[in-house]
Amino acid sequence: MSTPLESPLPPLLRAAAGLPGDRVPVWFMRQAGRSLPEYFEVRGEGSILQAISDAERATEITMQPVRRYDIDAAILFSDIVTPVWVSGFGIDITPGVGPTCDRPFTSAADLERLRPIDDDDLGFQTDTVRALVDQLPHEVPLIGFAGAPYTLAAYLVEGRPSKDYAKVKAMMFAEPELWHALADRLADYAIATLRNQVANGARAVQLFDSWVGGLRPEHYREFVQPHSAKVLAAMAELDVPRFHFGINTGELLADMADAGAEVVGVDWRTPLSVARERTGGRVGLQGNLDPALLSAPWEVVEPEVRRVLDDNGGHPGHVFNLGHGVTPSANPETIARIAEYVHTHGTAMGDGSTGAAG
Ligand code: 1CP
Repeated sequence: MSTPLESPLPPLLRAAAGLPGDRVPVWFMRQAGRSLPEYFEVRGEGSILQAISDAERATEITMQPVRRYDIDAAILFSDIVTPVWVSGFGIDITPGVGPTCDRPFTSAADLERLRPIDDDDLGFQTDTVRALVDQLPHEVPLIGFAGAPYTLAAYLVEGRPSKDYAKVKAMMFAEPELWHALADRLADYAIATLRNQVANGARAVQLFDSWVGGLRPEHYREFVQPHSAKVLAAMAELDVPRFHFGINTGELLADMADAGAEVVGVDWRTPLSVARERTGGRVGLQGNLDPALLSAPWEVVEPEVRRVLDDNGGHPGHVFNLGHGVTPSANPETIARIAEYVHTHGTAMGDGSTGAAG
């Protein structure tokens, strides 16, 4: 990586700091992986955790979208369950299903299965991050990430992907002490993971709380926000921008902003102008194209990309992204065109205009 002292801040880091720049940064959640034919050449059989824990393969998979698209960030190829996996709790990612536990978390006795983790448990991640930082150009920062306590707990308590999160919510309401003990351990997992990533060269972090949108704001504030805030506060001293994301979080955006991130992710349901009002302009926003559009014809996609940019109204604190991850059926050529369009037509001059910026 070339890092001349006087080189300008990369567009992603400028936008995260709310600074105007000559290009709206763009990256795509889940930009690596199942939408790319080159991914299947290296993925291998079995659990995705095998590929994640093989530094050479994880590095290659992370780099694939960076080579293919003109994007402003790389995101470490890993999964939110990686720290739970290395702890030996007993979680795997079952192909075609997602995270599964043979013995889900049900009682205080299970806390003992969640031993603290440290850098020694994350050797493959250290190697992957270092290899990536060596390869990535200065303008393309590596984003590290972790799962937020609520979304991780959902997998541990439900034992598999869920539609209603009934078990994890029941634990939260009926056994608040147990819930807080679990969430606190998972916050420590996120902190250990993110510290390892940043210590080795990640230049931004994203805390994924994908499923938190199923909670009422009052419950979010009581049961979830303190734990996510603990993770984000632990990152404050590391001097990297913190992104915080969930889906279906229109009602939670202000509370998520209060958890302590510089940038809050917005899914496709809430226009960026509304999200900015709800967060009082105190955070940057990331989003928020509907990922379903990635398999639609360009004539349909273009006005929607335009609309996202117009909704943002030229505000400098905008990182263009999807409202959730790239779907397996996405057309990579559409992704490439979106990145190009955002760079050509987006403006982050801070003057509220929406004309082409170059
Ligand atoms: O850019 C990238 O592709 C990075 C890779 C990445 C990320 C950011 C993977 C690899 N997982 C994640 C994060 C992740 N994992 C989240 C947060 C982001 C989001 O909301 O999409 C969540 C909720 C998970 C849990 C998970 N892992 C699921 C979802 C299941 C559910 O509840 O519906 C699934 C299907 C996985 C498996 C997985 N992780 C990653 C990949 C490429 C896959 C697909 C399976 C495979 O190829 O075997």
